Amino acid sequence: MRTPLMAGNWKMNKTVDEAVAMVNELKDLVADAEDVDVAICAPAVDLYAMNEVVGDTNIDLGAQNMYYKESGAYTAELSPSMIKSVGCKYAIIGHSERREIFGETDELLNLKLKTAFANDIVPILCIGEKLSEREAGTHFDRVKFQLAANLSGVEADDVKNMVLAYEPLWAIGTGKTATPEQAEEIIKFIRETVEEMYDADTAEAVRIQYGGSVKPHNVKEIMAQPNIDGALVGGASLEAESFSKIVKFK
Ligand code: G2H
Repeated sequence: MRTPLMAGNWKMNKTVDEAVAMVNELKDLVADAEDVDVAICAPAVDLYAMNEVVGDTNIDLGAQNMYYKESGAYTAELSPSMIKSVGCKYAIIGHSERREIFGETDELLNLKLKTAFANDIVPILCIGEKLSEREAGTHFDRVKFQLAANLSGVEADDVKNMVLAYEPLWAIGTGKTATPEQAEEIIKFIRETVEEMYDADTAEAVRIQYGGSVKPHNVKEIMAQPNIDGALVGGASLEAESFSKIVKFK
C-alpha cells in the first residue's frame, strides 16, 4: 500500500517569521495525523529556521527547486547538499511555473532528477498539460512525453521511491480543479505508462499526487480515487488550519 503524501508548495510566500509561526501552529494540528506523510516545500530562506521548529515532528521539509551541480559559479542556485543541510527530504523538480516562467527544459529536469537520486533527495516531479493540449485531446501524449524525457536513464529502484505530481496547468491557482474522475483517468494512465517504461512493481510503488486548486472541501473526493496518492497543494497550504484539514482528509 502506498502512503499518501500531502505536500504544501508555498511558492514565493512567507518571510522567515511567517514561516516559523505557521509551522509552529501546523505541527500541533497534524501531530495526530495517521497513515499520511506531510511535507512543506518552502522558500529557501525559510528552511533553516523551519528545520529548528519541525525537529522530530511528522512534518518533513522540501525545497521548491534544486540545481544539478554540487557547487560553483551558478549564481542564485541551490545545491543538493545545501538543501539537505537545512533538513530537506524532498525537492520539487519541474513545477510548471519553473518550466513556463523560468524556461526549464526537459533535459535540465532530467539532470536535476538524477542529481536528486544520487544525493538521497526524494524528487517530486511535476508533469501536466496546458489548457490548449487538454482541449486538443493531446494531454495523454503530453504527460507520456514528459515522463519519457524527464525519466530518461533513471533506474526503476529510484522511480519506486520518487513522487510524481500530475498538475494540469489550467487548474493551478485558478480555482478550477480537474474533476476527481479527470484526475484519476490521467493519473491511472501515468501509472500505466510507468509500467510500460519499467515494470508492474515500479508502477505499483510510485506515489502519484494530484495538484491544482486542492482545498479542504474537495480533497476527500480526490483522495477517494484509487490511483491518487496525495496532493501538491499551493494556496491552501498557506494557512495551518486549511492545510491540516487537507492532511487529515479522512
Ligand atoms: C499547483 C498547486 C501547488 P494551487 O501549482 O503546486 O498550487 O493549489 O494553488 O493550485
